[in-house]
Amino acid sequence: MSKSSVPTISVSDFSADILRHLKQSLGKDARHASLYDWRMSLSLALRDHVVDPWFESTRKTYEARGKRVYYLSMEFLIGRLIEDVAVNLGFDAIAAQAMQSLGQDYAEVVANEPDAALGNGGLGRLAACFMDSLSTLGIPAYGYGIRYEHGLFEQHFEDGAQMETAETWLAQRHVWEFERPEVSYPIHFGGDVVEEMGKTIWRAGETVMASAYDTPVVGWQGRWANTLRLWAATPTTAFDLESFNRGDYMAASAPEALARTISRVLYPDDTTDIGKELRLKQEYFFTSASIQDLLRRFLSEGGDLRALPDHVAIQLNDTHPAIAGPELVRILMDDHGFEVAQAISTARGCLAYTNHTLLPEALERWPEDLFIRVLPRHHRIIQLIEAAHLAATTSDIRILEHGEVKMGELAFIMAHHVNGVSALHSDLVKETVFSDLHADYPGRIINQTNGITPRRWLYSCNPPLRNLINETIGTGWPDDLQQLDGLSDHVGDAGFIEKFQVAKDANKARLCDWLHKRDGVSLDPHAMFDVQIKRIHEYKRQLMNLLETVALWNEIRENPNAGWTPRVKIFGGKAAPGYVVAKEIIHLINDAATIINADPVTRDYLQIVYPENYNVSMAEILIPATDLSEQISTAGKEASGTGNMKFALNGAPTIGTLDGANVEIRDCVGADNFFLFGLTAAQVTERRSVPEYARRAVEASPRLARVLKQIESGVFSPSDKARYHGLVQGLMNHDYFLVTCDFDSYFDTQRIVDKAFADQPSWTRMAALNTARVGWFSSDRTISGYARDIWKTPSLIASMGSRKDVA
Ligand code: NBG
Repeated sequence: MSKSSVPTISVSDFSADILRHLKQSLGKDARHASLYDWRMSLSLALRDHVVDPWFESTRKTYEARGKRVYYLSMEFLIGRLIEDVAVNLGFDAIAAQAMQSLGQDYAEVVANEPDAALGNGGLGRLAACFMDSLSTLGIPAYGYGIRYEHGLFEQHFEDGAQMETAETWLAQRHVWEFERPEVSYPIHFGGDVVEEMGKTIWRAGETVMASAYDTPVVGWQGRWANTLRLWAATPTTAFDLESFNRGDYMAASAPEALARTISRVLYPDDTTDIGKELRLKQEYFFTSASIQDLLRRFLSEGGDLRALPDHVAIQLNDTHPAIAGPELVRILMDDHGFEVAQAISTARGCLAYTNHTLLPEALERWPEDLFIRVLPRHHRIIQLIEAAHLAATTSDIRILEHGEVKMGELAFIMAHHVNGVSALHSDLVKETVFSDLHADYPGRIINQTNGITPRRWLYSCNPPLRNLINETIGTGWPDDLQQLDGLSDHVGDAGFIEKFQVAKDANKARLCDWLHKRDGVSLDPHAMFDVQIKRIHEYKRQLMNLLETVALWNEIRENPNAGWTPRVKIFGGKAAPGYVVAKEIIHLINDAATIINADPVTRDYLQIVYPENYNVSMAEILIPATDLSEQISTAGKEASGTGNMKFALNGAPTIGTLDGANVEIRDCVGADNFFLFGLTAAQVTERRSVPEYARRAVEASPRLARVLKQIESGVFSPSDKARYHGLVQGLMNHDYFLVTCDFDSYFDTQRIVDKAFADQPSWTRMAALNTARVGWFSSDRTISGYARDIWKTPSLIASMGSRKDVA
């Protein structure tokens, strides 16, 4: 489809639209409108232009009668939507001018929108990038998830320690969604299973309703728009009038309160299997609603269920929706009379599973007794699935074992394809967690390296660089990111490099302003901005970054005139509320910041900042302003990473290990433009078998030993000298993530970085080469790969045939 499908409008017409919404939808006149009113009016005016492409896409989808993708994900980390929609519609400049003509500051209006934080980190943000790419590529798709009332908790620091408060994005109207009161499904839990006249019947103990809320997701240039359908839990009877009339008001509202609990809050933990009944209910709740919904749609179009796999591709984002397998089998058998074998093969024909982590604690397992209590019918079906698997293979891998239901095994066995999220990770999936199942089902495991949407992560978050790229290679790159290769021809041109530097400086200035306004913190804009933003986790090794910072501080103090490269170490990220060590690490970073930032000797060379409440919107400010990207996880532990891609795309070289997608990023940008250090995944495994490896590493490194001693003895916690005793002892005695072993290599590599940064033109050249060479990491390429290798779904946008960014 041509560019002409982009709706066009004049600034004055669009301003009139905004004013009309201000009056008609908000009931305000311009003189009394608040920032909130303006934001709502702008959003509604934009939303009006999404509806036509959305209807058009739906119409084409129905007409084509082809296969559709259903992306089931417990998390969608969307962030703000105004800019996203404006940019994809090609309205960004018009929206800004319209707001200006109305006397409003566009940036301020945009920033008034709360982040939709319906996710924890990489997995949820990936789902959001995928939705953007599915629409950009014109692949008919629905995202299915939960409409949490409270998204990821808000973080603040009290004396350096993380505190959490409930997030309340739905306290205001969520303007992008359309409520669908007519679309709701009963979701059953508990009860028992009986045989009646040769039929198996699940007599549920408890029922809630799943009600749909739809958000259109518009792709690049408004060519296509898919639907994100989120489910909210509601009671079957809203209110118990009898109790109310008796005067028992609590009991009267009990049904509603109980039902709503299911979609109340996002679990704030992405890498730990929490054995909570509520979590299992959440998973079944949204999965069952989604399966019922897609079957209803299929049947209403006259589909024959035996042909379901030709029409339905269900992608399980991690094991959270793995109950989709048994649920589909249940409905096919109990409601449609399928035989077991036929039900299982039909379900498997539809299902595929993405694995996002090898951390054993994150592979979900439910206590079998709990599972039977909540989902008795599904437990029986899992027995049937397991039996079929054992009969069809020589395998001794079970789904039900040691009193647990293993969701990874279930997802694997019920999927026609299983994919990892980077080349290294997919290999490790074959060699480690699923080695036996890989042998049972050769060819089932494939790789789809993650990607990021260039619309949000370059075009919209980085206007200075976007403009420079447009000027240099034209405007075709946002949906064909490999075109960035064309920048390579310009990196030898001093004029181009200077402009690249000007763009980076502008982004750094924007960050400085933002941080100063928000937190009163001043940064030296000429210093290297060295950034590590991601969830706080031991394997990601924020602690190693901090240890290196302290070691550097020691060295600058001893030799202040040695020509140090000024650095600002920026940290951002949240720790799961129950993850004690991660919270200690946060506390330590903040404590170290207090001491180090106050040191007059080192102040000009070293500063630590840790802005509270890192989220998608903060990432959009930090990433374009970054000089050095920290991707320093223990090799073999980070499945892919996607932050690593965002930094490289925005012209920040990486210091990193050979882990996750770092490996592929380095292959693309070239070894000279990547600061590699540390043990490889194989060496990590080997090292763990060396007795006392951590103690030995510390003994071999006086620099590290000194830092650990400082921390342990309370240099950074003078009011509570023993505060970090446990943390340091943990490192000395069981440093599972090999912080001690990689420390020296990391420190030395940072000094190479210092030298490289001191030569600004050559550094900028390296930064520009990063931007030029990471076009492959567009999520459009990733989604093209899923569509080709897993889903077999064509694009319904005609012009897509000529695209170059297909894997
Ligand atoms: C995360 C991995 C990241 C990866 C994202 C998206 C989970 C369970 N896994 O490395 O840790 O980039 O998934 O694939 O959140």
